[in-house]
Amino acid sequence: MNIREEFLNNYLVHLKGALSRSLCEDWVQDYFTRTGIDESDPGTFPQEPDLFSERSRTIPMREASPMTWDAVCELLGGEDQIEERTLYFNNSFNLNINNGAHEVWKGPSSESPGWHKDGWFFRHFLDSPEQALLCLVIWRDIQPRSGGTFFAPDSVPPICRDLLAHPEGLPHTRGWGRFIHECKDFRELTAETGDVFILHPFMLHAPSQNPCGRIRFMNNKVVSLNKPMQFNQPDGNYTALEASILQALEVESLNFHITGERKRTEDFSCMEEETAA
Ligand SMILES: O=C(O)CCC(=O)C(=O)O
Repeated sequence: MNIREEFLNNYLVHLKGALSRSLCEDWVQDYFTRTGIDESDPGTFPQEPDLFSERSRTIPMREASPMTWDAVCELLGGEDQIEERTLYFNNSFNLNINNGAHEVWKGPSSESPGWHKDGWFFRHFLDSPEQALLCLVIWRDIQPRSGGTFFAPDSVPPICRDLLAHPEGLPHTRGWGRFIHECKDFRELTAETGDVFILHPFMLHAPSQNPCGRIRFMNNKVVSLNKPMQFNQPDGNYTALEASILQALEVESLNFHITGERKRTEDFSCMEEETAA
């Protein structure tokens, strides 16, 4: 199965060994050195159950992971379509230190807390360019019950329907987690060092508990388009992302026009002024 077919079948692509183990281990060890954390001594771990580590390193995606680069370009219609600032990996790790470690383990379900769709920096439309893919970069092995992100592939169609019904746009505070009750396919991410999961940008996901005693090293990288998606191409030549949305809505094409104003923060920071819908 090629990347496009995999994305259309599953609304995600699992790239195995997309980054070299040596690069991942070097960056993780650098985190321990900078912070003085001893991974064999949980007494030295940060007090917060989860946090973002400080960013001190950046590397072009093309250089760090040609496999991810090729997949992202394939799904979005080529390098020219992609916002250049979003084509880098960095070491602002999304750390799950020991979230919910002392509570009874609960696997992914509609009752799991924290289901959401990403994109706190813009107003959301069906064709929004800002969050075109959600890449989860895995810097260390993640075994079951070790903080792997929960995700629900069948959340994509209900989210597409909600966005279609709101051409005026929706705030990032929409509360898309409500659509988890229309889902049946709940998964826990497990992966090996250097894997990359490319998730559909509309996929609901949530943090999980991490009782394993090891810090979970992941980061969540946004990839943006330069221009809004187009669902009414005269030649029917859709990118995999556009095709996935048409597929989720069970239509061949769509005459979609926004009726509200596009808004975003230029630096990807959280939009403050939006109110919940
Ligand atoms: O930490 C996690 O596993 C969840 C991450 C997440 O929800 C996000 O980055 O949007």
